[in-house]
Amino acid sequence: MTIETVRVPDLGGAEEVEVIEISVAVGDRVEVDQTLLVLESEKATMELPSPVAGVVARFLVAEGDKIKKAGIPLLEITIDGAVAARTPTETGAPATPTGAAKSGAAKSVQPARVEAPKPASAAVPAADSEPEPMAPAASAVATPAPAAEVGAAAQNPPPAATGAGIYAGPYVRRLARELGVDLARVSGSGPRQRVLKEDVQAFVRQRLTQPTAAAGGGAIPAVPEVDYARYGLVTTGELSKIGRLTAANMHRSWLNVPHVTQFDDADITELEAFRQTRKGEAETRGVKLTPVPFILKACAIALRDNPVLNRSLARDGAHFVQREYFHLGMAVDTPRGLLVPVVRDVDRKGIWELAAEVAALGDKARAGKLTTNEMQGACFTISSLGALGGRGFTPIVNTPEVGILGVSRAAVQPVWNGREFMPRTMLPLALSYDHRVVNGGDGGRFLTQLVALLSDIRLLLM
Ligand code: CAO
Repeated sequence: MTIETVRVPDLGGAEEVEVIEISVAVGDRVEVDQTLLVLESEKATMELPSPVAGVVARFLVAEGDKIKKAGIPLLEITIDGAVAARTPTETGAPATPTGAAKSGAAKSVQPARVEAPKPASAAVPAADSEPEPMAPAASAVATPAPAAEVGAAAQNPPPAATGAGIYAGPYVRRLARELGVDLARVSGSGPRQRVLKEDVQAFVRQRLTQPTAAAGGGAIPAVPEVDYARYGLVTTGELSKIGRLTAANMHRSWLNVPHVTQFDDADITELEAFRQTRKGEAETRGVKLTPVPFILKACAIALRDNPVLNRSLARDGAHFVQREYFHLGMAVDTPRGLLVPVVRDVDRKGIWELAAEVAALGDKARAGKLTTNEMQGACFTISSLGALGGRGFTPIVNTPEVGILGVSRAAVQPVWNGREFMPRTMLPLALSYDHRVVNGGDGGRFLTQLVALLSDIRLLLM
């Protein structure tokens, strides 16, 4: 009995590849050239064929692992006796490029026999943990992964997620789920009609640019292509992974959600005075006490008292999911793009605890260390541009959430108290909501309560 170790082939110039799908399981009998797993670089998707026939003995990598070096062992196959084998020993089998890979970068992925890397045990040197480029962001806002909406999803699972008989890997299924694509309607261009990432993207492109047969013609007019270079010097660049996902999520929200945005100002003069008195204690605790933890707390209370804002619309459009927890997304602007970590159970936490968590999640987001779990499960999102400036903006709802609060920079303004103008610190707030679920009255009550809570923070205790 011989053990064949299958290794990462030459990366063909790619800096990193990700294991996006493991196509066989331990104990499976595989034939020569049968796809074992699928690797993806920035430019290409590659199916890794089995160099031998045998039985899969064990995996040394898992889906999602990122690999930066050829020669890393991926899995072991037990060759039983006289079965055919392309190579008798350790192999970095040539990867088979698929989809876009056929035309471009994949050409450089070469069949290679590679030197065995040193220890096989520490299977894969993981890349810096790149946060799952998830959902959300809004015009000036963010978005948590829709996958987080377990309740709604459980009630109405998208056919694409579970469609039996559809040949697609978990990465492509996840992409389809995120984009709301029914995989059953996508033609696969990969081997054995496998649906590739490029097929899903092409499907979405086609749906967005072609007229629909719907009465009233809901087609989106295509933006004409412009030759910018005709008018001056230009350069081009590629959106980051997070940037691309944010763009897709924002587009989806913009097209699906009828938005309304309401505005109000909270008088946070007392809050600011209180905050200044706690600066010494904040320093002792090693925590920065900004307005954000107070806003989080106020939102959790307003969500509790206005539960409509804590709902999501079920896929059938006739039911809703009511959340009984209060997890709030918080948009963080990072060099990699917009990320939305989630502060859980805000209703059960005190201001100091929230302040520490806001700072920790903000730091983690900027360092690219957020886990997928830390970006899922939000009920409602807050996008604070208060530290940057600006008098107001209209955030885009991070669907399937139904509300988002945009916070702008507080400023001292003259406010008429019935007898005279008084200098008061006013905080501009903008509440955007999904008008399919939230009516103006619901939005108005929510925002009015929020303003009251921030204007008199004693109410946060009630
Ligand atoms: N008005 C006036 N000042 C404000 C303010 C507001 N609304 N909000 C915060 N500030 C002040 C803070 O008090 C702090 O000043 P002091 O140290 O003197 O108290 C300063 O601005 C910086 O705050 P911060 O940004 O470090 O911390 P924060 O708690 O306000 O925000 C976080 C935390 C994570 C939201 C923030 O670090 C961040 O990343 N903000 C960007 C969010 C973003 O990009 N949103 C939009 C998405 S982009 O499309």
